[in-house]
Amino acid sequence: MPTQYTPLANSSYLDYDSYRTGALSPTGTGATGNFTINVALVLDRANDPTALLHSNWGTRQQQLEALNDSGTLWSTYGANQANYNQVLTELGQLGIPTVDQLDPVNGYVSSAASRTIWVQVDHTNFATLFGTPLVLGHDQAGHAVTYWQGNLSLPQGLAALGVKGLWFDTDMFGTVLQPSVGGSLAAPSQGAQGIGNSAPRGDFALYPQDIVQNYYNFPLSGALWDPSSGRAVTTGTIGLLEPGVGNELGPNTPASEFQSLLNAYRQTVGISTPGEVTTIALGGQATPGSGERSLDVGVATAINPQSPLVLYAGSGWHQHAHSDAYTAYQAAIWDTVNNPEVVSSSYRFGTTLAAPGSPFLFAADQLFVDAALRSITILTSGGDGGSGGWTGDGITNVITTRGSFYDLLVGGTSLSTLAAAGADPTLAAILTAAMAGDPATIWDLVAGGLTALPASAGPGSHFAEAVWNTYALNGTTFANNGYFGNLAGAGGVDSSRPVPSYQADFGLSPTTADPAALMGRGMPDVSAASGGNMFYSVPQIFMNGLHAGGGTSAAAPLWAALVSQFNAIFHDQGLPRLGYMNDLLYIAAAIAPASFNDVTLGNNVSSFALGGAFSDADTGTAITPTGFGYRAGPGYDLATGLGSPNGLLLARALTDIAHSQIWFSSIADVIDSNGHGGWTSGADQSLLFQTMSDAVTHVGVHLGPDAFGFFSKAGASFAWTSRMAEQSLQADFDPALVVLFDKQAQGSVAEAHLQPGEALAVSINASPAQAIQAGLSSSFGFADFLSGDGAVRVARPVAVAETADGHNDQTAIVRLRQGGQDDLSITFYRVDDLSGTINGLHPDDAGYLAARQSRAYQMTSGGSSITGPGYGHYEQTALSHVNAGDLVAMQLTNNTHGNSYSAFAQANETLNGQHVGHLWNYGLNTWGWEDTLGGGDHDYNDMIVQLDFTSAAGHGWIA
Ligand SMILES: [Ca+2]
Ligand SMILES: [Ca+2]
Ligand SMILES: [Ca+2]
Repeated sequence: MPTQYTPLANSSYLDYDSYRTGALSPTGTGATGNFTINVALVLDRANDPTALLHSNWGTRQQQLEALNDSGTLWSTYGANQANYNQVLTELGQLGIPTVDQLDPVNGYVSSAASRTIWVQVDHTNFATLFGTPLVLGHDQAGHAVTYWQGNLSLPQGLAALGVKGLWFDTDMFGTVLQPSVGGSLAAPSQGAQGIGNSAPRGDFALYPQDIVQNYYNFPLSGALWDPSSGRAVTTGTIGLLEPGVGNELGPNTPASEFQSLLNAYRQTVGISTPGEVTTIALGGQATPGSGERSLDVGVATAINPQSPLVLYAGSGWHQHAHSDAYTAYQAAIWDTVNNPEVVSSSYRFGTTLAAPGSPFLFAADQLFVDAALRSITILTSGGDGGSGGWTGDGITNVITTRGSFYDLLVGGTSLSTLAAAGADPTLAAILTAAMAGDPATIWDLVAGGLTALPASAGPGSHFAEAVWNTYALNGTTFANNGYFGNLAGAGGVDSSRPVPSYQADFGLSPTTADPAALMGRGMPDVSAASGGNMFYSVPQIFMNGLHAGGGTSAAAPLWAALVSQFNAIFHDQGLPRLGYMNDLLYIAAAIAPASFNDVTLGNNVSSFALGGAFSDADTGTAITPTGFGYRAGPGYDLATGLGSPNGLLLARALTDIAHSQIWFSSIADVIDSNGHGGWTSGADQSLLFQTMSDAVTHVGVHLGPDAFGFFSKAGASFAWTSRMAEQSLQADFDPALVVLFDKQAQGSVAEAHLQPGEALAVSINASPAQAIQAGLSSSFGFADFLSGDGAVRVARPVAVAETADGHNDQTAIVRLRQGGQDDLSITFYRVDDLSGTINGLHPDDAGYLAARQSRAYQMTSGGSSITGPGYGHYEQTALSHVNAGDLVAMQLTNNTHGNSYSAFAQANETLNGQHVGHLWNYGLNTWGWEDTLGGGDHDYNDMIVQLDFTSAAGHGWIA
């Protein structure tokens, strides 16, 4: 009986690698020559893990740990073993050999757990497996193309057994484009296409650890980084994907040579111990040298000298293997010997533009699901081809095959020191304004990570960070190899899949910046220095000497090393390892925005069509720039994601979130969704209603059947934000910046008491305001109601002590930054409920003062109050004997004027018949005080206070 075939939906040649290019299918039916290709047949999972992976991180990691410990993880989420075996049997009947049968030692992963069977097909049996032959034809431009007509099919039995995905380990197939489509000309400006990328190339290159310790505040620095200190933290294994390359240095070079060159590089950058490196290359490795490999290794080993590295060559070159990056991902994810906990790839898949619903995208997506299920954090370089993605189809392109929700995508920036800014004409205007002390300019730079007043800062201090974009136009010619080159951070929207929940919850609706305006997964998630005005001093291609390397290829291993540091800290605090953690990053950005440096400068605009009046300098290829692309801006943007890391602040936020999700899920949120787009109070609680707007606004607050309203004054231009307040709580933040931005009035703050379940709505100027990120922040003490006219933050005036691992008798770190000129002191005390009650006494009752004194926490610095560090300055102390779930309130005393203020407005003085609120919430357990009777200048920064209940845990590395 002839074999019956089941077509695979969306598996045409255009679905393979030409999503959205607008090209027509190739034509022609010529005979191909001889060929041999290895193909992955990817089975469906026995059970769908989506619900598990969409639960919050704490639930997810605990369940995965339990499944793994019981040995049932892969019988649950791998392929059905009987189906898998039957597929092997049927392949045998069809005469299709598996690669394992041809060579039991190969570079592929075939197993029921990985749901993958690698088989080999050639010109004699391609049609036996796929129901249609490969043919030789040509595309619209007349280039020869080996392709298939219509959809691929599979023998009915294989399809019925759940074979759903395909991956070809070959470069025979590729993207098809329309010839000379022209596109609309968007006349680009002459010269640099970006800003902040034009310092002389290579003048600013540093050792990787110096970049991350000086500019990204990585948590492990100094003795915690240096292996010779005896105190260096042991960080986990990092997997680096080096398909086809591994540790190869040339045909006559022994593997020991790689080890000694690695050690020599470590010596050069100041690491006295040898590196630990393993190479997995069962299918061979042939490329004699690789700048990419040397860059990955250099970045990872210099930042995390204690992390063992494993290099994955993937399928290699034996048995017709072609070392597609897909095979290296599989090798790393399924390495149950070395078990890398973090895996970084700077290689793109051979297939970059697979269509939604295609078996190719299915295969790619399920790789990242495997990684998430194995609790591996996978990081991928966002790509270096700007918004066009090297593809001359006129529109914006991102690599769909790497767009998985479970992949952490890393984009590119150009980081400028003060010295680099001086050498970059595109930054001249910003530098001049900053040196002259222009507050607006400096305010934006602080949001980008600046911590010192430029006029008095050293030449190596952080100045600015922009989108990495070194494209430049001279007449009608683009320098280097133009938009085909690796010169700008990729970024944009993968419309082949929906918006991930972590981006939707953040309030994003990423939309392509081309006429199609399609929504999808925004990329990148995060970013880091990739070139322009900052390069990495890393080994050259043969691992000897030094070279100034860059690209998002450097940013990905940088972030991998950071996640590995986070894992070490998580382990030290008794937390599970991070694994898939994209959602935690978006929560951190929502509740502790200073966890990221916000990149607001530059663009990655570099989309183009083939043909036209422009060309690149090297090849002369004619192109037409179409002007589509993405610009950086405040907050998340499609050129740099959430921004570059402030590693220490991000570590604190992530550990806090993790302990909260695992140990304190039963603590009532500030507000809960009512299921119909509205909100209810999560508890019996007092709440602050603080208005943030640059204009006078009327705020309406609707509580159950009641309502109240108030007019809020306009906030000043540099009224402190959560980001600014949190940044000021870094010990090295320049007091001059605190003074420069002091006395900037906030809008008005009101206070109200709510019952649990009571409806809550907020309007601004009579328009309903939406609590867009409330799902992320409401477990952490606040929720912002936003409208076009401003925002109202609803926040608790007390902290819930969500201690590490839910332990009692803990130490809580207190961080203080004083933005007031008077002599101030502060005390912390325990209350019985979220309205500040103590033994039935309310904050405005007689006798409360004495009750409060009896509940005061002892400071580790002595006594029950702490005196402020003085105007502009920073101080850190701690509370002792804090128990899990303690409700911590505070009071401020102005010793200069002899006044005390309560966190609860009803206990404070009145002005025009209203009690004066003296407290302002600045995000995760962070508040600011107004120190003057009647509200003074309303700047609420006279004492910035942060309570940190988790960072003293373990060795206290991030305290
Ligand atoms: Ca931004
Ligand atoms: Ca003040
Ligand atoms: Ca002040």
